[in-house]
Amino acid sequence: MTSILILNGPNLNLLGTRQPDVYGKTTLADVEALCREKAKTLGLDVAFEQSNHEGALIDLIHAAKGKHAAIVLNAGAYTHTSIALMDAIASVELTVVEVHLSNIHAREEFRHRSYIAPVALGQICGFGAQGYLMALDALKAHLKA
Ligand code: CA2
Repeated sequence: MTSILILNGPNLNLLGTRQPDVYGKTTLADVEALCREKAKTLGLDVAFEQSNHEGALIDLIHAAKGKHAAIVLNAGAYTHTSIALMDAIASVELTVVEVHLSNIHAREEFRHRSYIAPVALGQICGFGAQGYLMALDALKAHLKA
């Protein structure tokens, strides 16, 4: 079965516990459960990971090669800073869909820049946890095509 890695970056482990006005009340465990449910309906396998460490995220991206067909990536604040994550994605040549809970383009200017976007198939932002499910739909269609 086609496998998708859903990878979450720094501070996303705190989801649902703080700043509910910005990020909603859904916890990361809830997001995982929603993704697993959605994946089942699409006939996809999912692995779900989170790390607060840039190097650990890079290791997970490297390890995804040959194991997963694509990555759904919410790199958190590393989105706006990490050339290393961008290089890791480019080096594994895996399809990546960039996801953000919030609309990063409607927030502070420093969040408008994404180092992930140039190496991603596309970006989904502003739809909360629903964005992860949209990314799975998009990947299902993309991988079939
Ligand atoms: O909107 C998103 O998904 C972000 O990737 C979330 C990042 C932020 O730095 C990006 O600009 C946009 C922050 C994740 C922090 O998550 C928290 C969740 C609950 C409480 C505090 C932080």
